[in-house]
Amino acid sequence: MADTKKTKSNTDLPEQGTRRRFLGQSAMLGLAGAGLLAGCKEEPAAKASAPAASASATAAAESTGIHSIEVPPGKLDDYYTLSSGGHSGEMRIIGIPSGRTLKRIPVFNIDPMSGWGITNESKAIIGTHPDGTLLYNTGDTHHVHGSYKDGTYDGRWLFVNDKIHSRIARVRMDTMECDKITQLPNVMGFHGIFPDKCDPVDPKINYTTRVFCGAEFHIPLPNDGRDVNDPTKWGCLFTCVDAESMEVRWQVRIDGNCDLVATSYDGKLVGTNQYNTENAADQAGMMAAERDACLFFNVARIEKMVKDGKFTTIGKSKVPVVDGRKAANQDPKTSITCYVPVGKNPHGVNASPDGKYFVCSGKLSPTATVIDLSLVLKWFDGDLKTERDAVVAEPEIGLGPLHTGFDGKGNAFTTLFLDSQIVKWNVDKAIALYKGDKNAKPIIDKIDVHYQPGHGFASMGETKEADGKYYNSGNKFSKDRFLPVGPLHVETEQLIDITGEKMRLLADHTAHPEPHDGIIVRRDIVKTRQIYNLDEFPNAVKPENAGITRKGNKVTVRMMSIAPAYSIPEIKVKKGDEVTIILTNHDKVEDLTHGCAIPNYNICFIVNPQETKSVTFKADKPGLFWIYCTHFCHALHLEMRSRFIVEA
Ligand code: K7E
Ligand code: CUA
Ligand code: CA
Repeated sequence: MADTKKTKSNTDLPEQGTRRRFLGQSAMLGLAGAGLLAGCKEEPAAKASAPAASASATAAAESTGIHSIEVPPGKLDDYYTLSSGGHSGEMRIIGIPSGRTLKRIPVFNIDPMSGWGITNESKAIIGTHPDGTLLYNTGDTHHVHGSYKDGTYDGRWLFVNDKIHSRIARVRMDTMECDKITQLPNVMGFHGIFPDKCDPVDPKINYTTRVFCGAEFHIPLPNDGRDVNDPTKWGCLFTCVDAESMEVRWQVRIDGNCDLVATSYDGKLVGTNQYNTENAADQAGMMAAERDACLFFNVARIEKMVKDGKFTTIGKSKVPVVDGRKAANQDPKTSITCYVPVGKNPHGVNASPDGKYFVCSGKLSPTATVIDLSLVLKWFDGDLKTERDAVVAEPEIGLGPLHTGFDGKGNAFTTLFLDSQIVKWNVDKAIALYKGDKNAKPIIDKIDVHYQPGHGFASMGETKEADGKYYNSGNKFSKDRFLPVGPLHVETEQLIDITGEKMRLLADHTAHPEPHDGIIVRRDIVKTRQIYNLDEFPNAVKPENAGITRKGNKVTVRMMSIAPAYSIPEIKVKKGDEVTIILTNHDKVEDLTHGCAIPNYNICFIVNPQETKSVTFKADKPGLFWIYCTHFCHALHLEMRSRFIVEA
């Protein structure tokens, strides 16, 4: 707190103080009857392959703190932040420390720039009704996580949730494009998501093969109109998806709900924080119990049950569902679930980089609960008296704790939504205090953020390579931090230097509403391709198959683009024809993308070097329509056109 204020002019202080108090109070009032929050992303510092031309902006950081976050023209950032985009339905890539937005990846939304949701290929991934229209064109992404190998990111995939329609999407990190979307059956409010880091049984499989998904909302099972007025029959499921095939492997019926999800480094445990252990159908009911839980799943036991056929299915879904409710799991030695009591209505569960602990934040309790994973395993062996005995610390850290990041040096950094602060606390000292050492003082520092942080996350902080350089506070309110732009404010991602004992605010970066969570990945891990391979696309257009063909009223146009022209100058069809245009970009030059827009037909998409995309539509409007290139590609970009003639 003192730290940031020192950096402000004196005249800012009184106003700032007043505003902070106001925000704290209004958030508190909201809490009395409601929910809250969200988070964000960004940051970094480097290791590995920094090209000489882009010497680290933070090279001086090690001993004396990060002094400059400036990344001058021509230099590159040290980290990628891969973040969610909330109800924009997209994902984003941001360079850190500069805060420059590098890419927006359409996932559950539609994107006219790239043609996502417009081209046949993207529609096939998103899913369509029988008439070819999209199943959904909205989505709500909260949590982005990368695939792992050996406890750190392998640069292969990103996984992200859609809370609105309970879908999971996968993004290839080599192209940074979505390649799969899977609907989770019989769940609603799919929120937390986390890939596993190892197989629970075979340690040789030390990479991601599963992705776990937590569902928040209780619904009738199946949700087909039955039991809609009887909440006692509603339930929540925890879901496991195969990372490779993206098929749903299994689900667990649970008591209470799921929220966020974390996985252990040894692959044996996955946990979710539960704020509705009450199984309530209204807000007051969800806040009734003094304690809720962090629910652990024994992955190996669940998969053994599935293998042994000890499961049911729900409704039309064929996915095996095993029973993880308490009544069916009375003996720890055979139980597949362990409900560890934690503070009231927790939010957030994060794994420490040393692999030992999960930290659950209190939200309605001013505490963080530290759970020792070895003790949870001991409970599953029948050697721990109660589930609660797996708790090894519960420090009071401030008001409205939500999400925790780690520096890899034993310190945790938790967002305090109500206090509008980040608190830095030491895990070992918290454990010592809990054990009775009255001299142990876990809290090391607090810093103001502006305002009301949701997620906070550290550079490489969710891996064994946590490097303790940057921390991103994803703030839910920006108020006066940027020029006003009307009633909707931009969100703030504040970048904090966590190299030293005290935290230091480095920058305010803007974010279009509304990122929640993100990961900060060293740039040497991300290996992208710049040019596609023509033969990756089964429908690629080559000179030998280019041209126009007709079958009945179905017209197929196979066209190529080479700057600055399309290969077919005129396309003639009849009103009522169903037209498919397949376009392959034959340019091989990096960064040479072409577009394809058709006026009055609502068609717009791009083709990157050596890429093929297609669109299908009904030629229902007679006339002349100039197909034109939307993406600046050449001095003759404006002349890059083709006549699309629809004869009446
Ligand atoms: Cu706290 Cu959806 Cu991760 Cu938002 S959730 S902050
Ligand atoms: Cu091709 Cu612009
Ligand atoms: Ca509760």
